[in-house]
Amino acid sequence: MNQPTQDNIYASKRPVEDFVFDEKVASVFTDMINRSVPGYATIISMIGMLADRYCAPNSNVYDLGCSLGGATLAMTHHISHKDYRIMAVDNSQAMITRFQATLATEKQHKIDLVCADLTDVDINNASVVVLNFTLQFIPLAQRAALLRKIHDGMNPGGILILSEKIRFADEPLNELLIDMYHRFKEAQGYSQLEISQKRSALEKVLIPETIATHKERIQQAGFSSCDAWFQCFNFASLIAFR
Ligand code: GEK
Repeated sequence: MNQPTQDNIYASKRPVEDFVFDEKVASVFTDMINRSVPGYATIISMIGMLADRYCAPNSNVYDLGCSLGGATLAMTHHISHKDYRIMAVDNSQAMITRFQATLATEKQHKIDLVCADLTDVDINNASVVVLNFTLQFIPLAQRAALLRKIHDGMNPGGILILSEKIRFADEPLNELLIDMYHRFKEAQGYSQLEISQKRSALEKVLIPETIATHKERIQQAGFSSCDAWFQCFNFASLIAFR
């Protein structure tokens, strides 16, 4: 298998600009996310396993903020029946174009790729909805309405998988886990300069919340129960039942 192109976007000093999912990011995204999210490969693989269990025949699966399709492809590889469609949505044309190229080689016919803002996408007849590190990029004021829309478009018995960078209400604990996360990035080969420049670029763009806030919003959207099934430092994944 080809090695993904290495992410060195923040390796040399550059002016601080807000992070965007442009062609430059899309071209190194596989390497970037694997070296930046502790447990990413595990989460992707488990999303596939969860989808196999919950994807009902004749239903839709949504991967909202699909990037290059990591979660979408894990789901299509794991779901054992053939009677479903996946809507993979991202508003970055660069991501969608690259994902499209992957699909051409995969000969996958179950996946509809949509370049759109996920807040504008209709959700219906859904048995599995995935927000894998995407909600964190949606403005805070729009998050409750988005979760309500997702809930309302899901069938009873369906699941939402929500993975997020999180923060902690207890400040010393928050600082510790951010520090441990930065050590994780160093161990992945990122320099101090790369870590600090990326952190500044994400500051206004990626807004983390506590697990308690996520659970409360999910419950207010109407989901019957919700809890974390994965956590490593300041990254977590939650499952919620419709
Ligand atoms: C994975 N889920 O590999 N509408 C649509 N897409 C959006 C929006 C929006 N409003 N805002 C951001 N995105 C993927 C990883 S990455 C996570 C998700 C990260 C998209 C954005 O273009 C990017 O592709 C993705 O959400 C977030 O499992 O980079 O930390």
